[in-house]
Amino acid sequence: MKAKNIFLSTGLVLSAVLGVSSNAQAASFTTKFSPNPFNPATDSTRDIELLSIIRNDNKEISDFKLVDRVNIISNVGTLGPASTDRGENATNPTGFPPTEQPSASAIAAYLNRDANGKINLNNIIDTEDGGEFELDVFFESAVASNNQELDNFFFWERGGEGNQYGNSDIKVQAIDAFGGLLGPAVTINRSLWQNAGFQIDTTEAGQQNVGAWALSFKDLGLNNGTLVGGLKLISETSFNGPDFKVVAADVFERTPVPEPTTMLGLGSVAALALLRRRQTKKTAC
Ligand SMILES: [Ca+2]
Ligand SMILES: [Ca+2]
Ligand SMILES: [Ca+2]
Ligand SMILES: [Ca+2]
Repeated sequence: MKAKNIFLSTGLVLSAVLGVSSNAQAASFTTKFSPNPFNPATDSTRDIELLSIIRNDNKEISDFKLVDRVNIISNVGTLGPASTDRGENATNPTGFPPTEQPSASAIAAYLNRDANGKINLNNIIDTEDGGEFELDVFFESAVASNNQELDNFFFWERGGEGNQYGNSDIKVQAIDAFGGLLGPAVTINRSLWQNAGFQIDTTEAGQQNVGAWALSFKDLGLNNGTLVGGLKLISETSFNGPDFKVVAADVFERTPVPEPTTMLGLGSVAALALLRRRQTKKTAC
């Protein structure tokens, strides 16, 4: 066996091992919330506190980065395309009752915490059907990742009954702290939303299902090491007025260091030993 072939076979074993740990796909996630159990008839109008999410690698995350600043690029129309809304009997953010014509501060507040300091999934941005907006939303601090496959940005969208969870699209593009574009715009299509496990009944709409979907750095065309200040969120007239909530989380994954013997089969270890012997021999010549 030539040295080149030994390296090739070792490489194959390595990639096979590494392949096992890179199966996680950007996708949906599990929402953990209170109250639990959830009674749609009554709880859909009340406070629904986000406790944690189970990410696409099964890791539970409760340390979120929330939106704390919004720049309204456009939000035009008489009905206030993107408005602030809450459950009929839910707590809203301090000083911000629901309104059809929200300020940038009001939009930021509905994506942050309610008056009780909770991340309230029944405080949302409601968009009229056919409503257009372009909002730059910025997180409390930059969002980072060292694994592009794992999800950083977690969205919920309200709409639908029965087996429909979410009924609108939303376009998303990563931006830096100044609103500069970092990657291509991607659209979370209405067909992607997965059951978030609860319903909401807000001041502007009746009781409807909520869907969940998450985006990774890979989805947003970003490299590891990029610092994401926020997201540009866009609704076009054909998007059916997204009614959303979004939070972010960092991905800092410790790279596992496998034991050489478990990682390379015994055969490869023998091959490496052979290679070492050959190299030693060559040096001796
Ligand atoms: Ca509205
Ligand atoms: Ca919707
Ligand atoms: Ca209602
Ligand atoms: Ca809507």
